[in-house]
Amino acid sequence: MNFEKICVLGLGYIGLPTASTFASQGARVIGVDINERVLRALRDGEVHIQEPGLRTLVQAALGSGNLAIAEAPEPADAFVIAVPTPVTEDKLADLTFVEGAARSIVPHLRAGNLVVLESTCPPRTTLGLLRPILEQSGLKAGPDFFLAYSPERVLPGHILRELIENSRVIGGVDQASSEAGRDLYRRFVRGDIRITDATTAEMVKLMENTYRDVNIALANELARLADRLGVDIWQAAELANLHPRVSILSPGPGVGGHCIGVDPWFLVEAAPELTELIRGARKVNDAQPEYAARLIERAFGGGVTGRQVACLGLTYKADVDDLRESPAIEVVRLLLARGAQARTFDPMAPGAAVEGATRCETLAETLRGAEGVVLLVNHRQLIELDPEKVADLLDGRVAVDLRSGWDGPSWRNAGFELTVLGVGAEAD
Ligand code: SAJ
Repeated sequence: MNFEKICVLGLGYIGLPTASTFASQGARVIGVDINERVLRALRDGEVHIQEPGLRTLVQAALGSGNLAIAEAPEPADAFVIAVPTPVTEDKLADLTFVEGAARSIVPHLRAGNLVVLESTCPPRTTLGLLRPILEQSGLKAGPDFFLAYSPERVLPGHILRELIENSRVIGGVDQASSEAGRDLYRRFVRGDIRITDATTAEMVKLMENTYRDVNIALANELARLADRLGVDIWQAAELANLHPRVSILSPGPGVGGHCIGVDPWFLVEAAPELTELIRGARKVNDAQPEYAARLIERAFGGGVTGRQVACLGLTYKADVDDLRESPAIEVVRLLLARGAQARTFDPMAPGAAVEGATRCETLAETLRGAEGVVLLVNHRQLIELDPEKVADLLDGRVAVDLRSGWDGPSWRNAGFELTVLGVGAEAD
């Protein structure tokens, strides 16, 4: 099947790269967004998302005329929905954007069209929510139009490459829909394309991110134990991982980003009585910033009230500029709540600020005169810091490493009292 004209709804982290990649492969693409700011930026040739290579790709797509930007959908051969699905305060999926996008497609839906949902959703959203809305057009999913769910699986920072190279799962409401979905993504996907049903495809995505969340929670819990027992979790994990079927992940200040800490809730919502482990893992990871803050207090001899603390890194993980749900920010907030005088610096997100903390422009400004320094995010630039130079600027000698990014012996040689998350004091 040939889908020449594609309408992509939602021009965020997934929708914009997907729309531009389709356009770069020769499809005629209409990129739709309801956010004025996004539309204005794109129409001016600007890109509102930081992602390596994206700006060039979008500008080329716009320049070629293959990508047009619009505030509402128009008739097309295929519609791809890539809108956000946040969780509410009560940890329930907020599907307002999916519903809105689906409704906006209804007037344009024609027999033979394909609709694909990419947004991460609770199981059965495609069948239970999307299908009835689209069928308000008078057409039936399956006999009249194709309908499928296909999760995105790309890693922020590597989106453009992974979009093309990763394998993809497509779950149709029937076999013909799955095959239509496969034909659409074949335009650019070089990885394997595997076909299944819609609800399985939804589950697959949630299982992937839940697997990750539960395993990070295990690493965090083991780090707390190691701390208590005088063991070095980093060394212990490395040794355990020599086992061919074991792969313990890295502990840290918690889980951030817009996926891993959110998606497991969609499974809990589907059956709270069956998901004790998943909920428990969420609890462990959500409590990790608090654990990190207590570790920092301990490093400062029992309290941080009135102490000058240099906080390095604010993003949700290393080498990205993304601040969404960042545990590093949460740790800074907890230190402020305990009366610390926090200064922050993030080389990847220089504009990032935490209310109540002093945002610094340079590393030197952050360190000068502080009593202690905390590594919150293992950005390459931060782990390569020379402890001798840090010692020259810092007043105190407290150093806390929440990521095991620093070389212990060189920091101790430079005179620091180094505390590392997951390394029991007795192991020093
Ligand atoms: N983290 C740890 N320890 C680890 C690994 C990660 O504490 O060993 C923390 C990170 O610091 C970060 C959070 O977990 O705060 C999540 O980071 P991540 O790199 O695991 O995941 P994301 O959110 O950047 O991207 C993920 C990817 N999923 C998987 O790796 C299974 C990506 O493939 C998905 O497409 C994306 O979520 C998504 O959209 O769901």
